[in-house]
Amino acid sequence: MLDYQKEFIRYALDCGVLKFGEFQLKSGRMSPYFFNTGLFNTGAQLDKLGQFYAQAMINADVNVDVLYGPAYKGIPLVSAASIAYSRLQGDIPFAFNRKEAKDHGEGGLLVGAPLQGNVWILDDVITAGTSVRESVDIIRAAGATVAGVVIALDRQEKGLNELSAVQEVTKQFGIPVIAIISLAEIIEFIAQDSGFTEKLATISSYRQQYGI
Ligand code: OMP
Repeated sequence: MLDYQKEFIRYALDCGVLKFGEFQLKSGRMSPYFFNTGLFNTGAQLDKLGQFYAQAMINADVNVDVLYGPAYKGIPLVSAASIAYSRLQGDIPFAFNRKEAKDHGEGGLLVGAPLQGNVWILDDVITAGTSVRESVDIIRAAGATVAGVVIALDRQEKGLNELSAVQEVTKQFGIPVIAIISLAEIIEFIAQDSGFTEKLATISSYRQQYGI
């Protein structure tokens, strides 16, 4: 695990973004942990979150022309990440979608920079990969290339077959998915702290059932 990944997990715990308990997921699965990026909800927290996204992209040496954030949660993510990326690496255009098309003014579904060249999707969490598929359709319909996806957390859960949802996205669209952290790092992190012994046991058994 890299230092910034460790720092990210500690920060997510401090901000209440990474929580332990019983949570029903979008997929219907009952999970012993939940990662809610919406709880990075102050200016300073969003600033720091953006830096983690930018760091993950720089580490992976991505070739990026435009960053795209799917509404709603992806909008602050893409804004924060592009600011952080501009400071660390160089200025970069960004765009996002509306949930409902606007029929007046400039109209349309997309806001921000035109989607062209290598577009990277910024999202929060991938469990089954539903929201990523919608973004791929939007970007391709605009005539741009989906170059990859950056997420905060890869839950490393089985999708429709024996692959994880992230592996399915990679296979189906031929694109890389970069995660700031995955479940493996969360497990490694909590395994080093005796205060998490009980949580480690429940998360490990959840991983046995749904993980890859
Ligand atoms: P998929 O679209 O099935 O990949 O599920 C990912 C979405 O589920 C995220 O965009 C969130 O809305 C939500 N989610 C989390 O935010 N954090 C989690 O730890 C788990 C989920 C989830 O419901 O699976």
